[in-house]
Amino acid sequence: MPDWDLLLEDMHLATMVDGAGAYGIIENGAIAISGDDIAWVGAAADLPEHDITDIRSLEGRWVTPALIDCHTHLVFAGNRAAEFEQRLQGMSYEEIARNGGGIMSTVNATRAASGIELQRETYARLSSLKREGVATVEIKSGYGLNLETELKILEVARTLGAHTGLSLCSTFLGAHAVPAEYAGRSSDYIDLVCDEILPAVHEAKLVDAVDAFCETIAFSADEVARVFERAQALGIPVKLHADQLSDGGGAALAAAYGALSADHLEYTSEKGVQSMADVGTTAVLLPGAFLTLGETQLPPLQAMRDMGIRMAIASDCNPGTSPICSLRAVMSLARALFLLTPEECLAGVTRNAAHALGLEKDRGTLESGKRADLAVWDIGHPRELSYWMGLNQLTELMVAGQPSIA
Ligand code: DI6
Ligand code: FE
Repeated sequence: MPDWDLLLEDMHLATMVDGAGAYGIIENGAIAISGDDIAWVGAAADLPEHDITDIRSLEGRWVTPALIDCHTHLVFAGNRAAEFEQRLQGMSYEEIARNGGGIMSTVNATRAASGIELQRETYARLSSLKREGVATVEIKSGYGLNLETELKILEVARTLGAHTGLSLCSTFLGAHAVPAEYAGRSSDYIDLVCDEILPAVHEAKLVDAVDAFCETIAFSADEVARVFERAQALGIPVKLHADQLSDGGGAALAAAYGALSADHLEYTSEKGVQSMADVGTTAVLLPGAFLTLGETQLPPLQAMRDMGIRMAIASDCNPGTSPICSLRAVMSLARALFLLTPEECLAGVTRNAAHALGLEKDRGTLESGKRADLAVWDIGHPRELSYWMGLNQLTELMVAGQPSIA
């Protein structure tokens, strides 16, 4: 007899297994859980003989892999709502930045906040993601830009993981912006990132990946390459904010370092897409930033499909360009703005998001041996998940086989 702890029955499954037909659907399915993991999944009619007594009916609901938000800047203090008003009154992003606004205003607020204050503000955002079925969240640093505050941000991410029962992946984004004290000396700041901050946050075991912002208003390809060299010497995987506002060759640069993902990609060329395809770098699409910035240039979606690139979708939650704490809303935006199919939208926050974090062996689909991270929905079909906005049909979230408060 199999050694199972719990058997879930009376439900339909969108397993999201690649190549298993639309959504990997199994109607009238069952899932057996053993410890943290899925021990068996399939059609109820095919269940092997068992003597388990802990059986629960899910009353005809749908089960999907728990959602994964694979690109966020969730830990920051304050907000920039006042800047949004100024922008509507005609002030440009540059003028706002010159008056002490923009990324530096969030950096100043984050430097001034205590760890506890940061925790409290971030917890509210994390809870809203969790209420919608998100079990894994990637969190980037990058609003500290000095050792003390980058450490504080990454520690808050680790602590909140322990408090919320969610899986939080920490990404070091020291190369997010040039801090005011290094104005005009971006190369010196990159030295600080490579020689002091990155080694220290790595030593403190606070880093799962390293990211950088490659853009004319941020760091050059050469500067990013220096950060990536250092990350690789330390054995840390890399990812990149690439080609968001202009084609800076970011996709090819990310691919050259075997990056887990290249993110944004609005201005990426077909050649850039090809270089990602060659090494299997995942594309992370961020329609919330596209919407907030009023972008019109779409990422090269058809080239990505044609070349077999995995497309993930994420919230990019941040106070400047994507003040959005709803992955469900972002799925709908991907459908409405990027014309992704509802199936691509769901794959983008499950299977492909797991790839973007290098976690595909452990989660992202409903398969035996993967972690039992399940979202249970009161819906008639999984296509509804990128159809409704603001209607939360989640009835239950399970993380590593344990119920999590929805
Ligand atoms: N790309 C963005 O759009 C944000 N960061 C990044 O690398 C902007 C962050 C902010 O304005 O606070
Ligand atoms: Fe971002």
